[in-house]
Amino acid sequence: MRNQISVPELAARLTTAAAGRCAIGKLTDQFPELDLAAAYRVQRELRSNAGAQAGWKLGLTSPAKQAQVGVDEPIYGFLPASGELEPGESLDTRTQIQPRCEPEIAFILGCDLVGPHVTATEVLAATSAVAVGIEVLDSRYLDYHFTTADVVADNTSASRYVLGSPVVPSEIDLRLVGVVLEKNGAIAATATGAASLGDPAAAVAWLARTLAPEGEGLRAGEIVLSGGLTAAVPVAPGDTVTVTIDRLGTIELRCR
Ligand code: 0L1
Ligand code: MG
Repeated sequence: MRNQISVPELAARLTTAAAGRCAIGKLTDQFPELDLAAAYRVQRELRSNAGAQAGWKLGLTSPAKQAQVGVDEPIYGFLPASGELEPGESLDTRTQIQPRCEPEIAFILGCDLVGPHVTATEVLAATSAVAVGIEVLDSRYLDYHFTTADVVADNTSASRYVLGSPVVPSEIDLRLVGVVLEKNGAIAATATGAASLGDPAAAVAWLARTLAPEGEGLRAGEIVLSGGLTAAVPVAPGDTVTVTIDRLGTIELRCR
């Protein structure tokens, strides 16, 4: 007999896993009928329970990320305001299940971006600043084993994030900036901005267009993480992760 999907119940399972720091098996094992549309409804339920929203995030926009988790299409999630770490604040890994860190280019929007035809050029015009970022992922599924629908329901593994100083993006070609991810002083991975859908601004445009049929869009003041540029590295107490992006700067995250 097939199990009926209850969006609130699936959202509650993920919330309980996060609160108890106890990973669960992927939802599609028990609910194979969980498709992408239903998964975004579960994510929306999480969003409605999450308090203030700081912005949005792209997921799985780079070949390195897609290969790491075996999912090959871009997805999106939301950033709760409570997920932001202050620069210099350490990550308390006791609040996490299986944290991983990845480099991001963050967009800080100065104007709304709404509609089905938003372009990368419009994204850049609406962006007041960009910043180097580290996203902390923490899948609520055992060993990061999931399908696209599972990871969408789980808000694309979102957990915490930290941003460097804002930089005005004029005259920076974000496709060409070099990205270096270090863990404990050793280079873990390198990339360029183009790793995210060919252009991080195009990735943000994809998000705006994808939200449009839902009657949603990107709003002035929101932060958008434009997609992990390399595979993410696992972290444990004592680790330090450093991300440097050419022309945007460096940000460091210590784990305790
Ligand atoms: O931000 C991301 O690219 C994460 C998407 C979900 C896959 C993962 O947990 O790495
Ligand atoms: Mg990410």
